[in-house]
Amino acid sequence: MRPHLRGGRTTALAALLSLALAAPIAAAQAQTAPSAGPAAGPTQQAELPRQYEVTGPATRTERTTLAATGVSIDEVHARSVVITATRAQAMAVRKLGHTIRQLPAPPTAAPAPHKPRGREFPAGYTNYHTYDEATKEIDALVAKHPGILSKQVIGTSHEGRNLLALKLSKNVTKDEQEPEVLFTAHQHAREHLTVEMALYLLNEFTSKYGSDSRITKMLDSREIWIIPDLNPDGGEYDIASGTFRSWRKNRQPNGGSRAVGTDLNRNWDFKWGCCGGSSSSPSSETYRGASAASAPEVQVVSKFVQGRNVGGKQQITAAIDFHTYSELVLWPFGFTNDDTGDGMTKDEHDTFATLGKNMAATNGYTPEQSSDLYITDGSIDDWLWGAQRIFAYTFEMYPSSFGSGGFYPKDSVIPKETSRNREAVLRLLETADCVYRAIGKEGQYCKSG
Ligand code: 3K0
Ligand code: CA
Ligand code: ZN
Repeated sequence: MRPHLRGGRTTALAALLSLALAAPIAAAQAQTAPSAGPAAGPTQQAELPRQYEVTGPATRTERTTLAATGVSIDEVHARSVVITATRAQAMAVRKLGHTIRQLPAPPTAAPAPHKPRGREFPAGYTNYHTYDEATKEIDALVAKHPGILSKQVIGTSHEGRNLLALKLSKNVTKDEQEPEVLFTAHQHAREHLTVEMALYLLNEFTSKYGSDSRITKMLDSREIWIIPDLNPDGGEYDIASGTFRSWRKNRQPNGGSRAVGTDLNRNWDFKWGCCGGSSSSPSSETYRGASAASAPEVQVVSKFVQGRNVGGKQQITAAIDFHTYSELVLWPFGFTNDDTGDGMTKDEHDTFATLGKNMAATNGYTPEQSSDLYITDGSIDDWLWGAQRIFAYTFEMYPSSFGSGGFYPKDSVIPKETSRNREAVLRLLETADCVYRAIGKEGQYCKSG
């Protein structure tokens, strides 16, 4: 398969690189973290992971080998990648023979005026929603639109925050015989733009029901589920010190280690830990957890999705899990480089690829199979498809590269970069009654064609 590369132009990155400090790579230091929030003592400051440009890896195999050092791969270019790593992990990457350079730290913006530090995003980011702000906005929307929007608490995070599922549909209190579609966001703590994506969809669908004909039709004929924040603990931890911490995982402690957190997108119960696409080391950015679905957040959402299997039939037919960044539309599998095989027929692959490319044509993202980047195992998409047979995509949102803001683009981009996915989301919804229509095979696969 032709490799598409993650991340766009490298010019902005190169310009920033010339400004980057050449950081000494210190002796091995475990990636540890103090407990969240106010309990963290000043003498206990944990090392924050940093982004590095790594020159050398040019194939998906080399990228998978690189990921095995425990780093996350954030951008993929023809002969380089951008990773997030601790100093110890960066040292291990250098030992692979690659050239590495540290990139500038995330913005250390001043606290927003009149807001207590750590309880709000910093200046330039205040239009991002903290967990409490998102909850308030959601509650207000539910109060305003009770006929088409309902809220369920489907469980709690490790630190006890509510995990929400919002349902959007006409006659929302009834479970009708309608195709269901799932949108999830914020598995990775630092990917705050994805919560804004979920909030955009909630606002867009509720405000335009009855006036926009496509939205009206979709709410009349589908049941739309939005889980706006899979990792609230991680998200809050990322902003709690007043400086973005580049945190990825949840905030669950790991027995026998000072390292905190599981990578939720390596913890799902399908081919968990099978294939070199995750780490068994708690200090890794891609730690897969002690066992499949060991993270409470993954358990809760897995149970919710399993609960949508009614009378032996999974009601959810299609899904998007939002991440940042790199501007990609990804489809399963992540655990194998094969396009087809066990669990993926040619028609299924063709359906994924055709609809994926169709959606990508609307937002300008690059469409490709997940494993074209690097191998992942235990990802949500592999589980949603492999275990639940849901046509599940991962969207890696704005920006295309570190040079345009990486994980921390300013809040001024929120309206443009969330509405950018409106058409793709509508197309997924419109196809959800028979996803195989994407390849013209509704007669073969869907009873009512
Ligand atoms: O399915 C996938 O390929 C997931 C890609 C995702 C991940 O979990 O590695 N990329 S991210 O961590 O930079 N959002
Ligand atoms: Ca309905
Ligand atoms: Zn992510």
